[in-house]
Amino acid sequence: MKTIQTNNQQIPWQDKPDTCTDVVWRYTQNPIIERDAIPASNSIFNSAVVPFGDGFAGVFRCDNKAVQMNIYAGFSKNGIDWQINHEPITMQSGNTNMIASDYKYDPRVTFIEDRYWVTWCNGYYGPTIGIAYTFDFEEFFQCENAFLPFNRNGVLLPQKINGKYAMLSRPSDNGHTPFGDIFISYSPDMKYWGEHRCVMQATDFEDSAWQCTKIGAGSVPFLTKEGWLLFYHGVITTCNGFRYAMGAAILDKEQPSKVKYRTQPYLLSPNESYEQIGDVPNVIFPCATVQNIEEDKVAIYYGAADTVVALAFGKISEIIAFTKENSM
Ligand code: BMA
Repeated sequence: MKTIQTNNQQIPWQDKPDTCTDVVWRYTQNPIIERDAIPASNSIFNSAVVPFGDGFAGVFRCDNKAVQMNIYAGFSKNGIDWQINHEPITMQSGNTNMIASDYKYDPRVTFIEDRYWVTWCNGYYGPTIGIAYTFDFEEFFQCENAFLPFNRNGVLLPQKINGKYAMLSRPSDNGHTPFGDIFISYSPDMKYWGEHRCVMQATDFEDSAWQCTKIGAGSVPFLTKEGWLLFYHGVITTCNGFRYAMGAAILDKEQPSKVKYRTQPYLLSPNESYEQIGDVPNVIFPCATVQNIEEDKVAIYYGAADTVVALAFGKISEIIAFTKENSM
């Protein structure tokens, strides 16, 4: 089955509470996916969701009770209540027979032209960016890794730029990486990647401390009047370790290596108990959005405390206005 992804569809939504003065607000029934949503899971978080058929499909990071990281397909009618497969995705050969993988985590899903592309952090002598495609979320075809190890947070743009596929990523190390900037790379064929350019860097502590240790692309960017709207994570190193919050950036439509605006304040930081308490405390990790451009609405999916999946909402025009007014 081939399905075309449309922009103007029903998405999960809840109006902003009267008491909320922020530009992005949380779903009151968070988390939407509990850590034990499938029998095998220790935790389900940092997962990707897209419109599919008359509902939604997704690729979910489930760590099992041996704490092995893998990705699982799932389906939903409303984008909130999910049926996640009990077995991980098995890959067939795509544009290569080299589909080795020690582990898979932090997936993103991008619809481009005629199929859904999955990118994830693939274990191949350390973390790098794995790529696969699917038409139906039943069969998946794994392609060549995009980059040399070590790399994380590979996020494809949903349209080609000047005839080439474009991917954001975050070169890293083999550990918990105390640094990190967002780069963009291009490919004519989803196999060979080059023309690597720096998009944006972690900030100076004095300028915007929540994003001063490292940053990484989060959700698949979508096109607005101002350019590509990207939700990303920023990290600060505190005396108790890393703390992950979410910001927004607007990238130039034709030249997405150019950042037009970027939030100095965060949009969402770990304030709720399910964001502060879990296997890794104080993590908000956006991986996907679904949006209705006509109705000016976006729903943001994020992993919370490396344990559960949660949902937040915003008006696209208000997020753009906030990002422009509070840009650095
Ligand atoms: C990163 C990845 C993410 C995780 C984050 C916070 O390095 O492992 O999956 O959410 O750390 O622990």
